[in-house]
Amino acid sequence: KLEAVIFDLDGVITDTAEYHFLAWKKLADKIGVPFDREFNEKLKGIGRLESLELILNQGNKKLTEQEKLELAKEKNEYYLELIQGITPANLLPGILPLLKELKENGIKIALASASKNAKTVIDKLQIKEYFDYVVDAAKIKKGKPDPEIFMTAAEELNLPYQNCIGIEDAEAGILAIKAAKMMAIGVGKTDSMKEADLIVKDTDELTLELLKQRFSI
Ligand code: B16
Ligand code: MG
Repeated sequence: KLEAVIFDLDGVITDTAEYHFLAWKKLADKIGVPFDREFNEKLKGIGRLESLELILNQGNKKLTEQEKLELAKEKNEYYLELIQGITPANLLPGILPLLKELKENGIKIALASASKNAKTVIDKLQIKEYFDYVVDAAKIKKGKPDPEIFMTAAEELNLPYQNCIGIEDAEAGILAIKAAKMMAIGVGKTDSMKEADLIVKDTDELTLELLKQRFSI
């Protein structure tokens, strides 16, 4: 029985994935490391420091821990600047109606974003009231693809993992949902989400009816 839907934020609820890209791009250009959209795909759902590690490896850059922390901070400053202008108009199509539909039908809603800025973003989108639980990324020890973040959401809601659906736009996220023994819905391109139980091209295809259908199979 479907009892909860656990959402990823970046790329599912709003397109902050683009802002993460722009912020990393600015940093990569500054330190002279090649960085493009294709490489950026690898960073989706991956935490800030881990993402920086991948970028530095690709550019063969060896830095001290202190230098890394400073660069991660700098990237976050660029990112914070970019998200200042977020309004409810930045919600991806179909998300607000879906949140409303879930609420009306007594289905719990949680957020499982790797982003330490997730609370700021949902505040700006004015959707905070819909969430029964928002996982604090700072408290998660192992990032996606580890299932910890999705399992934490279900545990906090007091619901069995099998009664939850996770919605993600990134491969690491889909793997995390499946490892938590939940139903995984992917949004976006099929090739990057092979493990998903169902993939939709766009967020406006996500309805309670569709989620329930998948659940009864
Ligand atoms: P922050 P999600 C993830 O969010 C992003 O996809 C990823 O690109 C980003 O590096 C990560 O959050 C950390 O974000 O730097 O804001 O803490 O997709 O899990 O909602
Ligand atoms: Mg995402």
